[in-house]
Amino acid sequence: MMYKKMLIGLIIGALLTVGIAACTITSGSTSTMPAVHMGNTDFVQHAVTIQKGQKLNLIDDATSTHIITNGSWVNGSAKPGKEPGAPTVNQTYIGNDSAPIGPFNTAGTYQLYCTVHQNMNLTVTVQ
Ligand SMILES: [Cu+2]
Repeated sequence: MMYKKMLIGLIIGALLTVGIAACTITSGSTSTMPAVHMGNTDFVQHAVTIQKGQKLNLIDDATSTHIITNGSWVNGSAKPGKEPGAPTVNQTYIGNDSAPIGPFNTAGTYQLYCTVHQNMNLTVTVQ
């Protein structure tokens, strides 16, 4: 009887420890990372401002594939190109997934685009 109570206490203690650890990890990684969502054929917003040193989480809410890399669409033509200080971005999203890009360690304005969807541009301003 006594042994059983101790065992239950240990299990509850272990669960609490895991719970607290999980909360700490979650608040540490998501509260500081800005995010931009992607729909079927475009970014939900076309510009975002972040702080130097931050990563940017790109979230694909649709079932579309997006391939995000450095550059932009200009008048319907894809123009690959990486500004000085830009992190190299080459990230594929398969739909209903997300992945961070960066970190952006240098202040400036950077262009990103999706190689799959015409005119799918994102401007990242780092300050
Ligand atoms: Cu796309």
